[in-house]
Amino acid sequence: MMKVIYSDQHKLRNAQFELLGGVLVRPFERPERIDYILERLKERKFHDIIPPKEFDMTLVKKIHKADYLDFLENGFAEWKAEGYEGDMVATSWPARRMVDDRLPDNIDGKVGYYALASETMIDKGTWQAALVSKDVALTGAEMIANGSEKMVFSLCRPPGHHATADMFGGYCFLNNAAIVAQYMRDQAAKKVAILDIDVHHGNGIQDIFYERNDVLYVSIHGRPQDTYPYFLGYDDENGKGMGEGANKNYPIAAGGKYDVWGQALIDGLQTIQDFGTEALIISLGTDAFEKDPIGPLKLTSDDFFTIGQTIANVSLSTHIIMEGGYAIKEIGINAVNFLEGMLEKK
Ligand code: Q9C
Ligand code: ZN
Repeated sequence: MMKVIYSDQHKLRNAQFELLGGVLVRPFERPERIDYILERLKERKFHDIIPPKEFDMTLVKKIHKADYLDFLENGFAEWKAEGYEGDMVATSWPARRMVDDRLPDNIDGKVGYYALASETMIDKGTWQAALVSKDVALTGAEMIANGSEKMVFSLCRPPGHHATADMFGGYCFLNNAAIVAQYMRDQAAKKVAILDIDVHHGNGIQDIFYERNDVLYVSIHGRPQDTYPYFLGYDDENGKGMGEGANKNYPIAAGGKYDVWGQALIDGLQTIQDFGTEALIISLGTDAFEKDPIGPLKLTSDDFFTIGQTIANVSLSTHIIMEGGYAIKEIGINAVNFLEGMLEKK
């Protein structure tokens, strides 16, 4: 049975609000998501659930900028010292034709410098939870790198794929998949591929590896015309310089079902094989599900099993990392269907 890495320290992130449609709502990305996944894992006999080891910051510093990490660690205290009552949130940005490379001294300015969107608020426990989420990811990576496991599931929370080298947003702070890809490059594999099936484009992963040819990024997502993060994820973004050809996007129009989605998967897996991939990382979001409250695509719970099976057929060592998914009642079924598909080739 596949090993699962998990820590209940994810609960330390518990922001009060998310800004949606002009209203402050209970965050979609909430601790209970993980309870539903754990419940389903136990029901389906995934009993090998182990805690993470602690990793130092070496790998994190290869992916994220030092000043950004300093902001994540200390920004919330600065925000409180400024006298603000609620969680830390951005309200102003270096928008078009403004200066975007000078960090203000004021914390309200700083948060705008480091945020890529305003839906995501930072609370007291966010930094600690993000650090543990990175440990959950790296603990899984170590098992794959040293050959003791061929497939593992890192039950990460908070998610990571929107976080860039120096920006948070989309519920993400540290880019777990990118950190793991770097770890695999350093320890075990010349060519690493990340296949991102979260319904949102993983702008952070794309941006981090855009000019590199050792990490391939393949993403299937709601097209930017319809879907967050809106400003990246078009099909003509193929990588730059050395990285030309090592980025592949499959944007799908709102309402898309498995007939189109599955074609993108077949093509994406071919790209992954042609790349000479030695280690595969899956950014597993289940928010392409038909009942997801913020995702525009229409996959069924059964489709998640089929997706797992289809990926398993390429027979690569595979590290599955949890990203998004907000249809909370079905998140466990969808995530575990995917894992069960991975264990059962066609
Ligand atoms: N009307 C992840 O799935 N807001 N992040 C969307 C839709 C932000 C998603 C608003 C969505 C972030 C990891
Ligand atoms: Zn998502």
